[in-house]
Amino acid sequence: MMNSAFYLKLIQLSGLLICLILPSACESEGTASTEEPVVQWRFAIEETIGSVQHQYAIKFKELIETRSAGKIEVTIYPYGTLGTSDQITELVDMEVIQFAMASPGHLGKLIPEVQVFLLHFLFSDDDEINNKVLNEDPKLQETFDELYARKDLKLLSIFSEGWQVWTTKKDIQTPDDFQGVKMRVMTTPLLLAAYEAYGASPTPLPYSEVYSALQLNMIDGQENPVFAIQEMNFYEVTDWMIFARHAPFITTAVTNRKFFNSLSPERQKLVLGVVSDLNGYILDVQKQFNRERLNLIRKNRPKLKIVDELTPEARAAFREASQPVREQFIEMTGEDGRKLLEEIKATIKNYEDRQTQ
Ligand code: 6CS
Repeated sequence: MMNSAFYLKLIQLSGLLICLILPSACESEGTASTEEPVVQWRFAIEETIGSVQHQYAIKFKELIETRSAGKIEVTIYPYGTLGTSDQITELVDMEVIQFAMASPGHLGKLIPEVQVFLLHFLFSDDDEINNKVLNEDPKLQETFDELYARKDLKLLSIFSEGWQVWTTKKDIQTPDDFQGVKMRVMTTPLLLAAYEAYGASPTPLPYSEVYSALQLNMIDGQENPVFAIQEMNFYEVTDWMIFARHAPFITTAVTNRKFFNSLSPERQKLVLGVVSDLNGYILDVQKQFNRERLNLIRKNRPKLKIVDELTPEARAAFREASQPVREQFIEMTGEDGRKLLEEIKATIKNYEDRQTQ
C-alpha cells in the first residue's frame, strides 16, 4: 500500500513540474497592482532535517526573507524529498529549483576539478585555517566559479562540515588494516582511488543506501562527519569510530547561472551578501553540531569504540600512502588540475605560516 510520504512526494514533484512548464504560476502576486509580486525560491539540500546543510538553508531562508521584506519566500527541500545528490544537481540545472547543495563527493563526476577537495591530508589540521582558505581566497572562488559556469551553475559558497570520520567493523590503525575492507564512498571516481591506495575495496553508494548496506554487511565501513553519523544512525551499525583527520567534508552551495543572471543587481547583491554572511555562521554551527552529536553517540551506544586520534606515526603512514592519489587527480584533470592543486597547497601553507607568526 502507498503511504502518505509517497503522496506528499508526488504532490511536491507535480508542483515542481508545473513551475517548470509555467514559471509564472509559481509567483503569487501581491494584492495591489503596484506591488511587487512575491517570488518563490526553492533550496534543496543533500542532508536530512537537523543537519549542517539544513541549518545553512534555514538561515539562508531567514536572511533572504527578512532582507527582501517578504518579497521572496524560500522553501527548503531536505534529502529524501527530491532525490539523490546527482538528481538535485540536475534539478538546479533544469531550473526546477534555484538553489542547492552540491558536494564534491558526488559533483566530481560532472566537474572533476572539485575532487581536489577530497584529497587526503591536503588541508590544514586547523578548521579555522581551512575555513579561511575556502572562503577568503577570491582566486579560488573565481577559478571554481569558472568551472561551475561550464555546467550552467553558479558557485555561491564552499565550506567544511567537519572532519570525515571512519566508521568500521574493525580497528584501523595502519593502511594495512584497510586490506579488503569494503568502504562505502560517495560516487565520484577520486574516492575510489583514495581508498584503493590503502588497499581497501571502495564501494560507491548514494547516501540513502548506506545504513542498510552496513546493516546487511554489504559494506564494512564508511566515512562522514560526526553529525551525519548520528542523524543517519550509522553509529548503530558499526563497531569503531576512528578520527584520522584525513580530510574535511567539504560542500558547495550553488544556484542556476541563468536564473542568477536574470536577477536584478539588487537581488544578486542580496544573495551574495547572505551567502557571505553565512560563512562564519556555518563554521560555528558545524563545530557545535559535531561536538554535541558525539556526546549523543557516546550516550546512546556506550560500547562503541572511539579512537579520538591516530598516533603521529599512523597518520604519517596514511599520509604517505595517500600521495599517489594526487597524481591520479592530475590524470583526471590535466595541467589545469595540477596548477589548481599547487595553488591550494600554497594558499594553505600561506595561512598556516601567518598563523604561526
Ligand atoms: O555521504 C554522503 O553522501 C553525504 N554526506 C554528507 C555529510 N552530506 C551530503 C552527502 O551526500
